[in-house]
Amino acid sequence: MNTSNKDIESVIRFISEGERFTLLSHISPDGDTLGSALALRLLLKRLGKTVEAVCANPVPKIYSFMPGADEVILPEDAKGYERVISVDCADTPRFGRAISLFSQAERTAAIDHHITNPHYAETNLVVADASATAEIMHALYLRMGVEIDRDAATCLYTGLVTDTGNLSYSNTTANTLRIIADFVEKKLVDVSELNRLIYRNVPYAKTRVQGFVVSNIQLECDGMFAYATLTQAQMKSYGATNEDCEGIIDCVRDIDSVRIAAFVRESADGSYKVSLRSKGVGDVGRIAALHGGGGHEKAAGYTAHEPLSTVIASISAQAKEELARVLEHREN
Ligand SMILES: [Mn+2]
Repeated sequence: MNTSNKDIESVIRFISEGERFTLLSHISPDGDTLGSALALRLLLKRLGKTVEAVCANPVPKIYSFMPGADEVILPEDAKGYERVISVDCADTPRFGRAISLFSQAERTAAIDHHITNPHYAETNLVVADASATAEIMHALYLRMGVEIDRDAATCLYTGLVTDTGNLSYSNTTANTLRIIADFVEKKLVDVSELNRLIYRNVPYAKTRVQGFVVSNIQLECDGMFAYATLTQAQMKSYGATNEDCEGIIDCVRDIDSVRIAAFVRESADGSYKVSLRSKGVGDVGRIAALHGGGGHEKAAGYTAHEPLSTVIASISAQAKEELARVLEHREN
């Protein structure tokens, strides 16, 4: 991981010079934004600082095991301290309604690993080759000489494994594995127990709704493009929550022939959330950008305010175009 001394020193100064901090995680919080914020919360507490961790959405049940997860508060319950640090937030819309805490802060900092991060804070520590923001937090602990205890290691481990697909995606680095090896060696984490909590702890409704969606996957383009859909009515019939729909896109992507995968899910407001993945070829970030969305080559998404049939027609056409573009390029 490439942390420039200058950037990490500026964040250390940001922390040292302040007394009270509000930490912001992104909407639809994942293991990295929460694990990294909770690890930073512990670091700040250890330094005797006052700190609150804020997220515009409640902590998903699956992450409730992390130390301090029950103290993550909603924006309306936040004090809104002078110094705000955003964690794993690629852009300010990712704050959701916690945006006011950021805009009202006296001083702002951002710690993130998304290459698209436009350095929106006054102090920015953006490390694009870090596997997870948790890896940057780990570097911060080392640099500040703060000991990593079991609680901090649990939070950092969760961020690292969830952002790397349980250490299987291409962003997994030797450093990611070294950090975890170190945690295991020092008996700071119980890998099998955390694996059970994160991956083998699925609500019944989630398994059922996923089975329904997966059994209705549609293939196009000789199986290279696949999509699945889920309406609010279908979600309700399974008693499924938004959280229960996490991971469906991975099942679509994992089909052997698939190069571009889409999952279109209706939101409570009637709009559609489109999740995109590519495997081997194709850049889904390009497709999402056409719709004002974000992400990168392998994972991207956007929100559509059109009827479902229109959403599917446009994503299908664009996936085909993208496949044609990359395959033609390959032949030349
Ligand atoms: Mn992340």
